[in-house]
Amino acid sequence: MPGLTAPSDYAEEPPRHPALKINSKEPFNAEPHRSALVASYITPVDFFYKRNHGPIPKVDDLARYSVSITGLVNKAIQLPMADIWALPKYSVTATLQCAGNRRTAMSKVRKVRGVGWDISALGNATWGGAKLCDVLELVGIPKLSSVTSLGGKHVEFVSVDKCKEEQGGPYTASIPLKQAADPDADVLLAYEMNGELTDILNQGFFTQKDYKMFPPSVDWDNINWSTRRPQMDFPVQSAICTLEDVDVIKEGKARISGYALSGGGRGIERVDISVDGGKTWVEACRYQKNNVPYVSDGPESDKWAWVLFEATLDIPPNAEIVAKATNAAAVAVMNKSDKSLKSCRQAPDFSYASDVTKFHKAGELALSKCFAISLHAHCCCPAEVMGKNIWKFESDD
Ligand SMILES: Nc1nc2c(c(=O)[nH]1)N[C@H]1C(S)=C(S)[C@@H](COP(=O)(O)O)O[C@H]1N2
Ligand SMILES: [Mo]
Repeated sequence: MPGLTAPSDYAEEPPRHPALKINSKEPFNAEPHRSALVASYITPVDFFYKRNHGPIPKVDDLARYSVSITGLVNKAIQLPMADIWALPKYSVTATLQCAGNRRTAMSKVRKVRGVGWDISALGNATWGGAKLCDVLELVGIPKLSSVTSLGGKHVEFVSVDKCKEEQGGPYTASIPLKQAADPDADVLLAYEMNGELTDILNQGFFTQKDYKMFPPSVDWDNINWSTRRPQMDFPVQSAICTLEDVDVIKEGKARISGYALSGGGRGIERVDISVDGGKTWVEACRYQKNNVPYVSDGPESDKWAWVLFEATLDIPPNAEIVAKATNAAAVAVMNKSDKSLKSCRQAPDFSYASDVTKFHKAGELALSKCFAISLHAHCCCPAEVMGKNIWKFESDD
């Protein structure tokens, strides 16, 4: 790729914020502390998790840089930055999450491969760029296409970095053309992150041997990758960020805050907090932008972004603090009793996940979906794992 080079070693890595928790040095993988995550709705670039598979590519000369668009298209082109800048610019606030988010907790239940992550392998940024559907039109692919005239059904993004997993080849990821060519899917060829120029040029992940979910009977010895479709989205989940996994504090008031994510562009309908392990619940307040009340699926809300939540509650002796997020699709079946939760389990599209250990049985189906995205291809964990994000508060006496 002209103007962009891929170093073979880590001598020229960019500076990173010292507060990041490093999970692997080379390649550099790091996440912010969970409390830093909820300090702002928009995650500052410095605090955005860093996830790499090799040394960071270097932009030597943006003026010479161009994206080549080839494959099953009638007219392959080289698209210089100037032409990308000339397309209409869109801003989309979206939360990106690594498929490995929360993997450390999973590994406690059953060992999974890959870099370990706490709950902060995600961040929310405002991405600026051209819509991918506008770019695709330049190579003769009309909007809303799901197949090109030559039979192409996916858009693959190919970088230049040298990745171990690819035997020194570049990182690649792809998404279905149907999504890429849909203006409402808001897929960007992004060149700005929070108003700063970035070299991140793709959104969306897909590989043949990663990001897939398998039932518990599948192991590394009998895995057949081609039988599954890759995970392209995530189900509803929540995490409390103002507390560590097991905190012991005094009784009294405590502020409980965290993030909830719905997936699929849906809103978060409710976040409930329990201080007694799920017996009783109090609704937390939800928010995104300052001075704009958050309305699930409302026109003012950022549909691809996380929703932060907050509640200040009285902490009783031996409290067990639990957060539960409900998205718009599941709202009717969220109410408490084990019985109703069990019946939700039968619903194929039931999408529910929470930090509730108690409910893991009821939420099993959807919870396993969560693990799948977090497992980087290998879902063999019991549902309890998601229940890791639970806090026990004990009194002093
Ligand atoms: N070129 C390239 N793109 C990549 C990757 C990579 O290693 N190289 N990692 C992917 C993964 S696994 C994630 S989670 C995100 C991480 O982006 P971030 O480091 O900006 O958070 O980028 C994706 N795109
Ligand atoms: Mo990732």
